[in-house]
Amino acid sequence: MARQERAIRTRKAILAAAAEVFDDVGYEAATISEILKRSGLTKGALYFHFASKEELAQGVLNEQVAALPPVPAHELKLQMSIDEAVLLARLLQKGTGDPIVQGSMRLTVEQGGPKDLLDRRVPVEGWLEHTSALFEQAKAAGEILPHVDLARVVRVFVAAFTGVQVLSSILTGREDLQERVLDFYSYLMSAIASPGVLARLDFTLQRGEWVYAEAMRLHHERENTTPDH
Ligand code: XVR
Repeated sequence: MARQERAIRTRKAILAAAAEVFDDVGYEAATISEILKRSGLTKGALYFHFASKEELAQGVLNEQVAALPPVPAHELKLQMSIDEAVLLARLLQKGTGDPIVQGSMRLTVEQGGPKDLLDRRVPVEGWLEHTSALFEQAKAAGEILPHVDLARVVRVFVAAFTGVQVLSSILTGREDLQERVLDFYSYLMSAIASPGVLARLDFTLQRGEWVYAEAMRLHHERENTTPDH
């Protein structure tokens, strides 16, 4: 394995271990020694990549949007948006989801102490940009009603996801998150999608399970054929 590739893998392993710890105990209570223990790496290896707990947390926050694997292509961009949201909800499922996504989301919504210098705007702005890009394609394809103000609607979607996620965490430990996400999507899509498109959108949990399985398959395929970067 090339040295650079090995360094990238080590960095990923450290971030995964850090995200797990942040997810379990939160930023304040997390310690570098616990992160070290989970990663199974040496102190030297960790400090070569990250100088402090703060850098580790910022590293996890910065990976948040990229941690969502691509969903299968679909003719309707709005279906791809539903698929992404339900996939993100699936990855937030305790135990069987993705620790990076979970740890990163906890860091994002945790208020944090006054001294913590974490920049939580990074993932939030990342989601706004990511969702805008997809909705712009949907609008250009005529999937979204012409009067819709995209910049404002995108904020509503990202805020709704965040709110639904927090509420679902409190009420059910995120067990019902996929259903709650599908609920707000079906209500909001009714307000923005052109009628012909709305009738074709699939808001079922069954599709969500298929999307998850496909996304995982595509992801592993890619990992085995192309060097990660
Ligand atoms: O932007 C998102 C999607 O396009 C669906 C709307 C998800 C935004 C997630 C925002 C995040 C930050 C904290 O959620 C939290 O709970 C995929």
